[in-house]
Amino acid sequence: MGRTLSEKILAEHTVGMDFDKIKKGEKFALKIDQTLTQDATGTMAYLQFEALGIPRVKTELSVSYVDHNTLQTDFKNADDHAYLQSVAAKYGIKFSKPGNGICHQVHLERFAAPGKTLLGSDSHTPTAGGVGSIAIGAGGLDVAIAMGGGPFKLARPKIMGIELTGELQPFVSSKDIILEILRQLDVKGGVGYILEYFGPGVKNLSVPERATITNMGAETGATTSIFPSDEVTKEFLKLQKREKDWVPLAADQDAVYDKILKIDLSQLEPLVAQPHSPGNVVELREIEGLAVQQVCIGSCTNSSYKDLMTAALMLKGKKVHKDVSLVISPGSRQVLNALIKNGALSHFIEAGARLLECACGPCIGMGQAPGTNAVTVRTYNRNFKGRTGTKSAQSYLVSPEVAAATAITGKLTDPRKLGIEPVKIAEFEIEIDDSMIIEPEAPERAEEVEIVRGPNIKPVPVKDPLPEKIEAEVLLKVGDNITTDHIMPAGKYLPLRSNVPEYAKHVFEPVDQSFPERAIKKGGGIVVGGENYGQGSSREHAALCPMYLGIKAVFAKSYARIHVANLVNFGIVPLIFKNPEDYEKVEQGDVLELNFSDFSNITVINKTKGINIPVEHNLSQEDIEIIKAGGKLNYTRMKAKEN
Ligand code: MIC
Ligand code: SF4
Repeated sequence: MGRTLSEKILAEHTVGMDFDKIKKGEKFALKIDQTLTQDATGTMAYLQFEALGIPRVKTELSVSYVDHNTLQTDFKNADDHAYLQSVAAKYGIKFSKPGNGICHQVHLERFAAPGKTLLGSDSHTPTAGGVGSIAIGAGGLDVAIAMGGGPFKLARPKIMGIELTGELQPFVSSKDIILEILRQLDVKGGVGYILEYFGPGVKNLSVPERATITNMGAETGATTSIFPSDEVTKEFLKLQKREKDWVPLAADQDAVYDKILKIDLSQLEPLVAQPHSPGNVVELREIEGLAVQQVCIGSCTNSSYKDLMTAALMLKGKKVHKDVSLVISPGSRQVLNALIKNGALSHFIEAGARLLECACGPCIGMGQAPGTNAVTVRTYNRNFKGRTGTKSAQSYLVSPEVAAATAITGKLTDPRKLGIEPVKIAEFEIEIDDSMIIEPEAPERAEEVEIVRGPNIKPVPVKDPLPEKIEAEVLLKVGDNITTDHIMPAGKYLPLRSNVPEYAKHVFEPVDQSFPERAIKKGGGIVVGGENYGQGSSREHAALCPMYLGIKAVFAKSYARIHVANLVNFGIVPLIFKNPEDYEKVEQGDVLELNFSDFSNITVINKTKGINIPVEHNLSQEDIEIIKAGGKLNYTRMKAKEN
């Protein structure tokens, strides 16, 4: 039986097991070739890497990017950058300076390669699947372990084949392809799968277009997404002066997929994800005409040269509507410089756009928060409530074409109705300039490098081993699809990422401001969630900070992949209701007694209601040991001592 492309790469990187004997859903170990971190998750990841006591990274390539916390309103972010730069120099990691661009965009341009495995402390790491990497998002601690040469443990995913046929119509773009997939799969239909693209339509998409799709595939809950590596990939790598990284890769002709989705590109229309979920997708025509106050173009989903050129040419000779603030945040310095050199940047400036630096910016609420009740239209990938920094704002996700058309008219607009001639964006001879990527010190000089630690950088807290029996109160009960943005808001609190005691004061703030205080008063407790608990960002702070507040266990109907792994890493027990209807039998304030003496039969008594709550879990034997040890840092140190 033939193999899918994903299975070929996974099999080649499987450690200590025969890949073919691993059952779907069973945990296995994957060798990691490359890692990436960004600053918002990176400081914790490197504090953990330091705690592991490994003198130099053992990967083929590790890169530390600074792209999230770039607004420097006091010393905190600048201190974090200095810490990250010194760690990178010491331990053998390349350091991409603030201003060089968003990690995923820069990694795609400069480092991602077909057939490689990449682990990144950011949920949009799958962007590199656009060139045929198996690129997976994970918590910072898992990335730290991979940097130390440890394999990454994951459940063997099923493979969903997505067959593309036909060609996109003018003004319909690759963003509409992934929005269509989200319309079909919603925010949890990809859980447990790799989304693998194939079919005759693939060759009609450039690498950056493919990367838009693999990037936002994260919103389906998928483990990752991948495209084959073909002549288009070769051309992209050639343009980046990296042709040597190219290898042709595709699924076998007789590959068998666990599920198949078919998409005819020629049938697609411009689509929009409405507030407050990337899965809430409708055709643009259904809500056309909605008045808009802000338009944002950029983010790791849509800031390629083609994306920005398309928007620039649509705006050429036009003006941004008087009631709209148009914000451009190019994804990389390479793209920004290309727009400067070919003059396209002036189309934006003449039209009245506001230019931000090459970073995440408004996508994670770092500036440009919209006004009260404002409608913001963004080429980004997430529109969770409050993520913009304004709770009452309504955020819509669209393609660059729809965004540019909307900026001109001031209302949600179908770009085909503006009477603009569609333009084919010709490739531009880009200039390769890696001078903002700082090479690490040579190993023999590494000892001399002093790690710079500002006063806001606090040690990683660790937890005590899990007792056999606990009695604790349900401190909070939430519904389905709770995101890590709900659990641990980012935006204005991002500068606290290196300081868990301070950051923990904001746990669950968007849901219940009294949560941290109540948790401390009660000496910790339990959280109850619904389906897909912890979707979205990979931020391990959504486990680490609750752990710091004494959260012992979470009960949910189901979990998002990265978050459940983070809960285990920080010693919080992720339990699943055996009968989903039992969710109704647990209320906030109930006191539960949990007995962990036998993990194959964890008993839970709701003492307030006098009933048993049957629970289960998907934990491997190693996960159980990690939880018992009080988390992965304790466990890894314990194992190192044993050997
Ligand atoms: C996001 O898009 O939510 C982030 C901010 O990039 C996160 C990482 C973080 O919280 O630092 C992600 O996607 O993992
Ligand atoms: Fe940055 Fe937004 Fe991409 Fe996250 S989704 S990496 S915040 S641009």
